[in-house]
Amino acid sequence: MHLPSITAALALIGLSAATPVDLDARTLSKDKGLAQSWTSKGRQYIGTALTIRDDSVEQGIIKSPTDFNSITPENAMKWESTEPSRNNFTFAGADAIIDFADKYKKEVRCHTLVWHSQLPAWVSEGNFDNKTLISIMENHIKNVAGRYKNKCTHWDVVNEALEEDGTYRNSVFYKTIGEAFIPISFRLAAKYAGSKTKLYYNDYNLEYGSAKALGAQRILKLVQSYGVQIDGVGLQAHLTSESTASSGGGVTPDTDTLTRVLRLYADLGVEVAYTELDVRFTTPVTKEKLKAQADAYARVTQSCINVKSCVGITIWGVSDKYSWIPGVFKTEGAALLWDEQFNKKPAYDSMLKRIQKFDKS
Ligand code: 9MR
Repeated sequence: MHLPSITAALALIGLSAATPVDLDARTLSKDKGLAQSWTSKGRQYIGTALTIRDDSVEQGIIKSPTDFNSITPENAMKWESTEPSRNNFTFAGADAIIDFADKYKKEVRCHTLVWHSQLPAWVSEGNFDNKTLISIMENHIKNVAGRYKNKCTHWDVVNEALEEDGTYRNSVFYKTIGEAFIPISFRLAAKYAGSKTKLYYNDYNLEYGSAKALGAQRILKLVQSYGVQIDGVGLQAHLTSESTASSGGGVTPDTDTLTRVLRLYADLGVEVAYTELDVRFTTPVTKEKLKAQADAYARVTQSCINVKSCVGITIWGVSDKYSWIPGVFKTEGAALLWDEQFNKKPAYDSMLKRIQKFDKS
């Protein structure tokens, strides 16, 4: 991806640099970006996580139609942000995300309703009985999903309910209600989110096709067996391009494995998507590591291309400058498509190339 200089680009369309016209070099390029290419192949979205902040370069990349046509609020719709104390709803951050999406014509993957993390202590340590906790969930879902009725193209209704071995995580929801908390959450989301919104189960480390991936398939079948709406499974895809301290030996699987995992869910009649993609490695960055990362991004992209009901790929941020990874895994990072100085990395080009080669016929 090489952009013409502004002067060369202006010359191409018969203007000189002195011409007083506000032109963005990107819009002058005939090369389509990630989202433009993806949607031209008939798929729905390429997205990014959005935190609204004072960085005009980062926000400009998100606002542009070139690379992203969908956003996921990185934190603003989580329980601790929207209902920090019981029945006290705070929507300033979430409303700002929806306004941003309206203004810049982005879809919104809303994230997330029922999750054990970023859950205020009044819920996790409230010692509520089953009936009370269900009524608390209903009040939360009614207020949050109801407020953004039909504004969200997708909702991550239940997030990360599984342990690595495929058994249920011992969250307050599971401990108090049992596995029925999952179909109950979906039933409530279906009641309040609006008929235009697709309802997802979302989790990480499904990409390897191991016990956890089968656990997510079991959840999908469980909700379906209740006759309750569930429209998709989201694979977060927090991946690595090499074995790292945090990866437990795992490395982004080959394309066939990834494709097979997507089909575990797609074959049951629902959509699939990569919802939080990033590919980290042990820093510092080297040329070889960037190449391995680019290959991993290409495998993920190709697997989504291979499965028709894989509607989109959301990348968990724009620039390495703001990624959550170094804060959690101290020696790892550099997981996104733009480096800390907002240069596009080889992973950007490899992802774009895969999309450009995608023959939709
Ligand atoms: O990127 C998010 C980061 O800003 C928060 O501090 C963190 C807190 O848990 O959550 C991050 O996003 C997570 C997402 O909501 C769910 N899947 C894992 C993501 C990375 O931790």
